[in-house]
Amino acid sequence: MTSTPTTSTTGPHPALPVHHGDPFGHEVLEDPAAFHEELREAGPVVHLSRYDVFAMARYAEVHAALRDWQSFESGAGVGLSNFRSEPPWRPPSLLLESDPPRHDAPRRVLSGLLAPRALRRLRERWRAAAADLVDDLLARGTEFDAVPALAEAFPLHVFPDAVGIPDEGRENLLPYGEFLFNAFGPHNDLVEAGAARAGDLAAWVNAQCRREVLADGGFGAQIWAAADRGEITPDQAPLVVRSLLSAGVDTTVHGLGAVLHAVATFPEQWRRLREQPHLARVAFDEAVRWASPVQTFFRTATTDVRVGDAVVPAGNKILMFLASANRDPRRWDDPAAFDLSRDPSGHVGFGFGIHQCVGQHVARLEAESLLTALAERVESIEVAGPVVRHHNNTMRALGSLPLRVRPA
Ligand code: OVV
Repeated sequence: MTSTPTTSTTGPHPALPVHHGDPFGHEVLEDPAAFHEELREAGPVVHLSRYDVFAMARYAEVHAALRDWQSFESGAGVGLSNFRSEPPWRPPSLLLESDPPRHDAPRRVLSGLLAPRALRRLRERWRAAAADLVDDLLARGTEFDAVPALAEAFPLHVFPDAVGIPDEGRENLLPYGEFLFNAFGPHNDLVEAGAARAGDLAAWVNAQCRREVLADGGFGAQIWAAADRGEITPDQAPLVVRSLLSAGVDTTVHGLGAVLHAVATFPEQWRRLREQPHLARVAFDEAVRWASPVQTFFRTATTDVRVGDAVVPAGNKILMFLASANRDPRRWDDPAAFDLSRDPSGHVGFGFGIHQCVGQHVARLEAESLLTALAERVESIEVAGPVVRHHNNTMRALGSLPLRVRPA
């Protein structure tokens, strides 16, 4: 167990509670619930002595800080590393790791491309792709590992095509995301294990962002078309494409893994979803709240920021526990329950404010397509073996989800 929080009156930040645990240690990554509760109970802002950073884990403070981009900047990086004092491992993202005004033009371009109305042309195709995937899977049997068979297979089938990258090398997408999301944490064993491949993976991803390799009509080509119209500059275009390839694959894989895990663990909710298939989107958002595929991101204080009775001094990193906020009993009734009768729409699993996930409608469309195909074909779903976690410094992920289904 992690050490219990202690209140310090003599440390560098008098009046602030201190936690000595490691949010990126394997014990917490395996099951972060107890650690999150300790942080929430310790106070609205807690000092994490291990990394000399601050933390917020209650819904109200996380939500308020995510809104306040003026006090809590992203341009110094949203990982532990501070870009003002350490060189970033890759050129910073124009969306994630930037602030207004630089952030705004790239954001506007992507918001337009990924808006619900812009995705309507994908809906029929993605529904058909999900139906084929589930039909093929059920034809092979009723027991399978849902991580490779569904959670990975579906996004990898539809999303790279939608961006317009070639087939060759797509096996690099998940390992690239895996390293990128580990790299937001400390330089621990998880980062160390991926470091040898990181350069090659990044080079491959960067090569897919060039105009010549992107298929007509895809999101990538549309980003370059926005550059032709002067909405972003030509040197920004490849980095905006890179954001799609960075943030659009692993996140949806783990989001789909979460919703499959949830419906297999709460069978009455699966029954409900089958009776009311329009609940597919609610089910996905509730799973994003319940599991928080993206667990944490940092911000950096731009000035001495007062939070309650405490002050976060300028230049310091603050770790925002999205996952903990999404299960804060101050905000949610019975937060550990996956429940389709609640309104999960205030969750911060996609973040909040100006950086809130620009791809969330893409993720919802993928989830809706897959859940609908399953609901039409599968009467019941149960966990059929050990559920194995996959540890990542930022993402809550499954390594294996053995399921047994009864076809309808
Ligand atoms: C939300 C997110 C995660 C990872 C990478 C990026 C964004 C990006 O913009 O590169």
